[in-house]
Amino acid sequence: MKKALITGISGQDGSYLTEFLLKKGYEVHGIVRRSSTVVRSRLDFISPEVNRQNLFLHYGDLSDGSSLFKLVNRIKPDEVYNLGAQSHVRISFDIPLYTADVDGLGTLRLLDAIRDSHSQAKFYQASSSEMFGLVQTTPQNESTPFHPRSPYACAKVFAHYQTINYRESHGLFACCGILFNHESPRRGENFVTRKICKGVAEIKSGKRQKITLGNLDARRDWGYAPEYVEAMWLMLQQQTADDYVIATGETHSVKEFVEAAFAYVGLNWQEHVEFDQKYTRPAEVDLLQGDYSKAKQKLGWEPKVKFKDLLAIMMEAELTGEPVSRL
Ligand code: NAP
Ligand code: G4F
Repeated sequence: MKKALITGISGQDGSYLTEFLLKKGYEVHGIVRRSSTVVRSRLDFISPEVNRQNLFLHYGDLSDGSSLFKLVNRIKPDEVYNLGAQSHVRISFDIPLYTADVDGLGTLRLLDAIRDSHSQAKFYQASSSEMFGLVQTTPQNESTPFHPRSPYACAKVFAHYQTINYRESHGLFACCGILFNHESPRRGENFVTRKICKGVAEIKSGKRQKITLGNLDARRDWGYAPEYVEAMWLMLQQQTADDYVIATGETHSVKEFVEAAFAYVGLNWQEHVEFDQKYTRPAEVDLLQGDYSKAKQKLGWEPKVKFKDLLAIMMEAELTGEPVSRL
C-alpha cells in the first residue's frame, strides 16, 4: 500500500486529492493545524464509498519545521503533496510576512525535512498561475517568464524555484504543477466564483438583495478542482520529474461569470451587484489563460469541465444545498 502525506488536506484541493488517493488504495496522512474549533467540513463530506480507515490526520504546521521533519521521518511517505498555503491573493497584501513564511519558507522547510530524513518520497509543489502576474505572453505555458504581482505570488515563485533547486541539486523527484484557477462547491467562500454562486442562490431565495464585488474586468482560466488533483497525481507517476501547466485554455472575465450566474436563475445581474473598493487589489493580475499542451502530451491529461459546466455544478450545489461532496 502506497503512503501519501498531504499538507493542506483540509482545503479544497486537499479534500479532493484525499478522496482520489483513498479510492486508489493509498494510505493517506494529512497535516492539520490546531484551531480553537475543529472544523474539517470538507473531509467530513468525503464520499461514503471510500475507505476512511486509511486516512490519518496529524497536527503540524508549515511554519514549524520540526513538526514537518518528525512527520516525514515517522510516516515514511512514498509521495508528498504540498498543498498547504495562505492561498488568498488579496489577503496576502494584509499579511505579507505570514504569507511569505508559510507559502515560501514553509515549502523550503518541507523540502529540507525530506532531504534531511533521507526520504525517497516524490514531491509535488502547488505552484500557481499567479506567478505569471503581469503576463508577458498569452497563453501562458511552462516557458513564460514570471512577473508576480502580490506577496502571495512572490512567495509561490520562491517556493517554485526552491523545488526545482532541490530537484537539480539534491536529486529529489520534485514536480511543480503550475495550476490555473480551479473551483468547485468546496471552494472557499471568499474566492470570487463561490462568493458569486452563493450570493446569487441567496438572492434567488430572498435571503438578501445584493452582492458586493471588486474588479469585474479581470479574466481567469477557471477549471474544475477534482480534475486538477488527478493531474497532480499523474505528475508523480512519470519516469522523470518535471513541471506542468494545468489549465482549460479558456479565459473569461469576472463579469461574464457574474452575468452567467444571475442568468442561471433568471435574474439581471445589474440590479443586484454593487462595487466596493475593498475587494480590489493594489496590483491586479488582469489576464490568465493557460496552455496545457505539455500536460496533454506527456501526462495524457485534458480538462473536461469548462466554464458553463463548472458554473452549473457550482450553482446547483448552492441552490439545492447538497453537501459539498455530492458532485
Ligand atoms: P485552500 O482551500 O485555501 O486550502 C489551503 C490549505 O492550507 C488548508 O488546508 C489550510 O488549513 C492549509 N494551511 C494554511 N496555512 C497553513 C499552515 N501554516 N500550515 C499548514 N497548512 C496550512 O487552498 P486550495 O484552493 O485547496 O489550494 C491548494 C494549494 O494550491 C494552495 O497551495 C494554493 O496556493 C495552490 N493553488 C490553488 C489554486 C486554485 O485555484 N485553487 C491555483 C493554483 C495554486 P486550514 O483548513 O486550517 O485553513
Ligand atoms: O477568486 P479570486 O480571489 O482568485 P485569484 O486571486 O485569481 O487567486 C486564486 O487563483 C490562483 C491561481 O491563479 C491561486 F493561486 C490562488 O491561491 C487562488 O486560488 O479572484 C479572482 C478575480 C481577481 O481578479 C479579483 O480581483 O476576481 C476578482 N474579484 C472581483 N471581486 C474578486 C472579487 N475576488 C474576490 N476574492 N472577491 C471579490 O469580491
